[in-house]
Amino acid sequence: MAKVALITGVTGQDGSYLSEFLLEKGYDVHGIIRRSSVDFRERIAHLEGKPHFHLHYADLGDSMSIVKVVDKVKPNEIYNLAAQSHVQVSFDSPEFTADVDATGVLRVLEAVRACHLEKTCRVYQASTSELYGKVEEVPQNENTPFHPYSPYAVAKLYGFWIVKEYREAYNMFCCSGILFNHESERRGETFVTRKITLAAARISQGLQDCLYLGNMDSLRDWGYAKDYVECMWLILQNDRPEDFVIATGVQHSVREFTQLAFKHAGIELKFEGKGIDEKGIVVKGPEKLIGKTVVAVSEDFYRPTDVVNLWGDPTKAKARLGWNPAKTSFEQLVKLMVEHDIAKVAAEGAAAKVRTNLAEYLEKGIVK
Ligand code: NAP
Ligand code: F7E
Repeated sequence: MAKVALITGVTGQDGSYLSEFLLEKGYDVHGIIRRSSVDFRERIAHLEGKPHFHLHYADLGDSMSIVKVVDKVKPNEIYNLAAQSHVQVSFDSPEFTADVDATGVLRVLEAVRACHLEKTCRVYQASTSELYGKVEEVPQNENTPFHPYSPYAVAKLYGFWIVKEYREAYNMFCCSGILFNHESERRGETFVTRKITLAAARISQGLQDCLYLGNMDSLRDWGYAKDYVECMWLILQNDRPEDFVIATGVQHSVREFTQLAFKHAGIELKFEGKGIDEKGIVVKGPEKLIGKTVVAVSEDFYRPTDVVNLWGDPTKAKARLGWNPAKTSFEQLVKLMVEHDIAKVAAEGAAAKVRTNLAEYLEKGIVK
């Protein structure tokens, strides 16, 4: 019989890739969705209607709704990916973030117990490198002390510890993947990588003048989301429940990401100035952009406390799960995101043109 997986956060970046991965493996995949006034689930639209893909309404803030879905689906594996996942937003909505990212994890674990599935259902918790926060050592591995440095990270720390607690108290197979940043062409548009690749595409096509960023010195270990969902699955196939760091082991700055993204969009940048006065100026590329400032710093994107030195050590995942952290390199990741966004922006540009033409036709009475 096919294994049954339940994914919370199925509409998100990771949820969509994990759904594809599990369907390919022959799973029956169930996902939790929230009601929205706009019923357009872009990342999973291509999966809806497939025979082994099912969606249920529930919310991580509503225990009863989770119990009902878990009881109905009786999953063999739960992947708890749902979260308010934006660090900057967690400063604006700290209470909501705590409810979903901390208490929400407890609700999922309690739902498994309430449905008496402790012995048959394994639980994966989407934990994060943000737990290392104001880092106490580099690179970070499973033994590095945590020092959360945002409301998001503090909430996720509760999630990490409650999973560990339920593993020991109730002998449940529940584990955390401590994932470092992972990006893709499906990444939310306000995370720094996607903001940069979309801006590079728009600026190269004359649709945006300047990209405003916050801390460009910040360092991250960026991987490809499609490679990382395999690891979530591997963690639940392990012979015992354990936590794993998932990372590439390679670190780059926001500035380096920006420089490379613009290069793939045909624009060479030189950076001048420091801190708030730093600017990215075009030295090679389209004639009309030469000498122009296309990247600048805005205080609006500075955080009250920022995590600036994340660098993961994936040795344990490599050795114990046989996972390959070098499948997609940093260079390949930036290239695939920029290429995707150049095509997206061009298509949107064409659509915008059609709309402009249509408006003109309507005005002239050509289209009735
Ligand atoms: P994402 O694209 O922001 O997706 C988040 C998902 O959570 C969406 O499906 C969202 O649904 C859902 N969600 C939010 N609040 C919910 C609620 N109250 N009830 C039910 N669902 C809710 O995030 P992601 O990048 O795929 O990340 C997946 C998980 O990994 C998150 O837990 C994140 O914190 C964690 N993580 C991510 C990274 C990374 O670099 N991507 C690294 C480490 C850990 P809507 O579509 O309805 O908003
Ligand atoms: O910021 C700096 C910013 O928002 C990365 C989430 O998936 O990964 C993600 O959290 C860095 C930070 O991701 C801008 O200050 C500069 O230092 O892309 P980000 P994040 O905060 O690392 C972790 C692992 C998660 O768990 C989270 O769910 O880039 N930065 N300028 C900027 N960041 C943003 N968003 N926008 C800027 O303009």
